[in-house]
Amino acid sequence: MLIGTHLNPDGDALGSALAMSHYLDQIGVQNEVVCHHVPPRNLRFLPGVDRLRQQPKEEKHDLGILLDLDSSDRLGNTAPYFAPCERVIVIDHHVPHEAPGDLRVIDTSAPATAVILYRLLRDLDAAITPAMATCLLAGIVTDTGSFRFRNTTPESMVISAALLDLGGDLTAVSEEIFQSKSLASVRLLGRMLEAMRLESNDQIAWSALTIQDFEEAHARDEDTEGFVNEMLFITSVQISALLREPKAGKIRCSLRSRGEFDVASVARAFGGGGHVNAAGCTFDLPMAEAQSLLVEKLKTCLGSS
Ligand SMILES: [Mn+2]
Repeated sequence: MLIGTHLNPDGDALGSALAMSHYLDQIGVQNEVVCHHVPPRNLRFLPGVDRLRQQPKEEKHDLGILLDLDSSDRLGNTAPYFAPCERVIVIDHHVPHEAPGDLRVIDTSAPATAVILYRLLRDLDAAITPAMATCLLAGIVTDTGSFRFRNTTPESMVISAALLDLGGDLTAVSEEIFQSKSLASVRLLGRMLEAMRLESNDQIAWSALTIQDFEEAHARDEDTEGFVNEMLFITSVQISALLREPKAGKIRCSLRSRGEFDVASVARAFGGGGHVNAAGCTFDLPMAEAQSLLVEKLKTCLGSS
C-alpha cells in the first residue's frame, strides 16, 4: 500500500500519513510513505519520520491512500507513483478543489485530517500506540493552531484528550512544532515585518520576501512557516498575505483571514485553494506583477465579504 500526502507537508499531512503507516504495520500490511518534499526540520521528531521517501522502493502498489490532499497536483513528483494503483483512497478535510481518488472520505467540518483518521481507527478498534497518538496529535495541534483557530471543535479537543491518554506526547509536539525556530527563520521574520504594507484602512496586511531576502538570511522556504499569521495578529487586520520567492521563478503565496473573509476564493482565482481562513496559491510572474494582481484581489475580497 502506498501512502501519500501534499508537498510542503505540515504536521497534519505528515502526522496523518505516518499514523496510517504505523497502523498498516500493526495489521501486517506492507506499506510505504512518499512525499515530494523531505520533512521540514520541526517535524523530524515525528515517530517513524525516517520511513518517508521521495520515491517508493516498490514499483507498483495495488492500493494508494492519500491524506490531507485536495488536488493531485499537490502530490508534486510523487503523483506518477499513484497512477498504477488499482484504487486510491483519499482521507481529507479540505473543501474539494479537485476530487482525486476512488473512495473519498471527506469531512470539511473536521479541523484536521488527523481527526477523521482517528475516527476511522477508533471504529476499526485499532490499538492506537503512543507513536500513533503523537502523530495524530501533531496533526490536530498544527491545524487548529494549538486549539486557537476557529476550526477547533469540541470533538477535536475530546480526541486530543483521548490521544494524551493513549500516550501522545503533547509537550514534544508543542515544543518541536512551535518553539524550535532556526536563527535564519527569525532573521527572515524581521525582514518580512519590515517590508510589510497595509492597505484599506489597515485591514489588509501583506509582505513579500525576495530571493535576495532568503539568501541574505541563509533561509529556506520552510523557515517561513507561520509568518503570514504574524501579520494577521494586528488588531485592525482582517486579511494577511505573504508572497515569497525562495528560488527564482516560482512565487508562493499564503493567505489568512479572520471571520467571514474568504481567502480561499482569492487563492482559487489564481489556481490555488484551501480553507475560508487559510489558503494558498502560486504565481509564475515577476514579483511586482504578482503583488499588484494579488493586492487588487484582496481588496475585492475585503469589500465583498
Ligand atoms: Mn490538514
